[in-house]
Parts: sequence; C-alpha cells; structure tokens
Amino acid sequence: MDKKILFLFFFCITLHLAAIVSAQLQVGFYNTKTRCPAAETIVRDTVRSRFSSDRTITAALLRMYFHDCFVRGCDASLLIDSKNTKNKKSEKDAGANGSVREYGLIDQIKSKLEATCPNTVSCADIIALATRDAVALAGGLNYSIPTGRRDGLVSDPSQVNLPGPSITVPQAIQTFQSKGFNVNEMVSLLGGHTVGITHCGFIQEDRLSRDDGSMDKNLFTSLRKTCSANGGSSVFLDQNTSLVVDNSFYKQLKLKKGILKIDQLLESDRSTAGIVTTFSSNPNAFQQAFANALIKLGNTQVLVGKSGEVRKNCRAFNPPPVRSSNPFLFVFGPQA
Ligand code: HEM
Ligand SMILES: *[C@@H]1O[C@H](CO)[C@@H](O)[C@H](O)[C@H]1NC(C)=O
Ligand SMILES: *[C@@H]1O[C@H](CO)[C@@H](O)[C@H](O)[C@H]1NC(C)=O
Ligand SMILES: CC(=O)N[C@H]1CO[C@H](CO)[C@@H](O)[C@@H]1O
Repeated sequence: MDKKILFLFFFCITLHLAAIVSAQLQVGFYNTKTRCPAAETIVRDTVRSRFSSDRTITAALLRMYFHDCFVRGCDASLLIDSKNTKNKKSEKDAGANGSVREYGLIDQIKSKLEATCPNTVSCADIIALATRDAVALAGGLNYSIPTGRRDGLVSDPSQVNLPGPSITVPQAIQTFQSKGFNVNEMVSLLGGHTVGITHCGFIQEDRLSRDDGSMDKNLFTSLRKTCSANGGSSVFLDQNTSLVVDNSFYKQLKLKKGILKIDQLLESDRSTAGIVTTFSSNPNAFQQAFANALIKLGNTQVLVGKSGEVRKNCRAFNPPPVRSSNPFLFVFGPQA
C-alpha cells in the first residue's frame, strides 16, 4: 500500500482515538498548567475546614452526589435555583430533594476556585471531589476520582424520579440496574446510610405505625417516642456510629436496627442478605466496594469534552454569550 495513504490512515485513527480519550473522565484532569493544578487541594481544604466544625457534611454531600448523579447524570443539575429556569422550577423543588443540604458549601468551594482559575472547574466535579474528601475525613477510603465532568443545561423537577424509602428490594434492584449498577453495587451504595439522618416522616408509616417484628423492640420504642414528640424530628440512619463511614450500618441491619424500610429489607431479601452479611463481618470488603461504587456512581451519564458548560455560578446556567453584532443583520434587518 502507498506509504502516504498508510500514514494518513494511522494519523486519522490516532486523531480519532485522541478524541475518544479526551472525551472521558480522567484522574487528575485539572492537574495541568493550563487547567487548575490547585483544584483538588482547594476543594479538600474547604471541605476539611467545614468538616472540623460540622461532621454531618459527609452525609449531606453523599446524598447530594447520589441525587445529582441519578437524575440526568452527574451534571450538577440539582444545584440550579428554581428562579433560573424557564418554568421557575428546578430539580431542587422536587419532593425527593426537599432535604438535600449544603448547597452553600458548594458555593463556597466554587467561589474559591473561580478566584484561582476562573471558568475551569465544573460544579459537577466539585460535588464528586467534595464527596470523596468528606468520605475520607469520616473514615472511608481516600479514593482517586476521575474528573472532567461538565455542567448540564437542564434542571427539570419532572425528571426527578428517585426511589422512595418504601420501595421493595426488587424495585430497588430494577432502579439501580437501569442506571448500570448490579445488586452488589446497589447494596454497597446504600451503605451511604452509614451516615446521616432521616426525618421521622419517612419511617412513620412503614416502620413505626405498628410492631411487625422487623425492628428491634427497644429501638422501636425509642423511635416511636422521638418521632411522636415532634413531627419534624429526625433520627440517625446508623444508630451506632452515626457520623462514621464504616460497616456498622450492615451490623445494625443484622440486629434489626435498620431505620428505613428499604435498608432493613436488604437484610432479609434473598438477593441481598448474603451481601449484607459479608459487609457486616468484613470492614475492608465494605470500604473497597463502597469506594468503587462511588467512583462508578460518578461516571453516570456524564457530559464531557465540549458538551454542557462549566458554570460560573453553580446555582445558575451561564448567560448566553453576547452575540458579536452581525453585519448581515445590520444591513438587512432581522428576519420577520
Ligand atoms: C433505594 C435507594 C435510596 C433510598 C430509597 C434512599 C432514601 C433516603 C431517605 C428517605 C433519606 C432521608 C432524607 C431526609 O429525611 O432528609 C435518605 C438520607 C440519606 N441518603 Fe439515601 N436513599 C437511597 C440511596 C442512597 C444512596 C445511593 C446514597 C449515597 C451513596 C444515599 C445517601 C444518603 C445519606 C448520606 C442520607 C443522609 C442525609 C443527611 O443526613 O442529610 N442514599 N435516603
Ligand atoms: C487523601 O489523599 C490526599 C493526597 O494523597 C491527601 O493530601 C489528603 O490529606 C488525604 N485525605 C485524607 C482525609 O486523608
Ligand atoms: C458499634 O460501634 C463500636 C465502635 O464505636 C464498634 O466497636 C461496634 O462493633 C459497633 N457495634 C455494632 C453492633 O455495630
Ligand atoms: C424544600 C423544598 O423545596 N421542598 C419542596 C419539595 O418539592 C415539593 C413538591 O414536589 C414541594 O412541595 C416542597 O416545598
């Protein structure tokens, strides 16, 4: 074959491969001079400083990460404030998102990043990195998380279709499968409930209205008391080590001290019980599986390359670029 043609052929393939590779997330994406070498340090320092006065941010960020990634992918669509959308509503306004918190921490990180490297680090990557750092600070693995996500251009409350606490295990399996997760990964991800709280409203009917034998008696009595005292009360999802990322959540399930209905069901359903047993007795197996599942969660339907945008303000889409005056428009006037 003609050498020139052969060369052209390989040149094209190489170009093509480069395009594919650049369109994927990579660990240390910002770590080049032209991007933002300080990005991960800025995120980590801000998270660390907040964590030192409020350890509950780990729970807040884990839940934010999940709710962002499970709706339109990890594109920070959850962060948009409703007044910035056409129909004046955004994902935040959907019922499932009512108690997602720590949007202010994301703003704080974003403003520091904008001061150091403007228009460079996406809000979607901030959520992923901040979650990683908060998990590590709370006792989880300090995993490497690929970056290069771009922020989405849509935030629509009608697209929020997150699972509720009363779903069954088969329904949960189906939900997670539709996002590409197997049963093992689902049980690992629900280990996120090793930190944080639930409001009583999510367990009142399922878990506290009658004693069906699925909850430890003492816990049942004590939760009924806490939850009847005040409608807005909340209780820890892991009653033993409530602020620590560890396998205690699964140990609690074995003792019938799970809080949400779906959590306790993981322990009794045939398809998940064995995984609960493994994680309850093997802390390292849980930590590794949890980290892997969180990394995978961060790959969900991401926007990369030139898709989407890098938002300047995580709560609002960027304003449309100012159009340079169009000479044709000037000469002929706008089309009717
Ligand atoms: C079937 C799937 C899931 C269901 C039905 C579910 C349901 C819930 C509910 C009802 C709450 C209480 C919210 C409140 O009262 O404020 C909650 C809290 C929480 N969820 Fe989930 N969740 C699921 C999966 C996940 C996953 C995959 C993660 C992360 C990996 C996660 C992390 C959290 C955390 C950390 C909290 C505590 C939030 C806080 O303290 O502010 N959840 N979840
Ligand atoms: C995670 O690793 C990074 C870099 O290796 C380190 O700077 C950071 O302190 C670690 N975080 C925690 C919470 O240990
Ligand atoms: C409760 O937490 C302690 C550490 O504070 C741990 O040693 C123990 O194994 C945990 N128990 C259960 C049942 O999770
Ligand atoms: C805090 C918050 O925004 N809560 C809203 C969640 O969404 C429901 C509707 O789906 C609203 O009624 C809540 O006010």
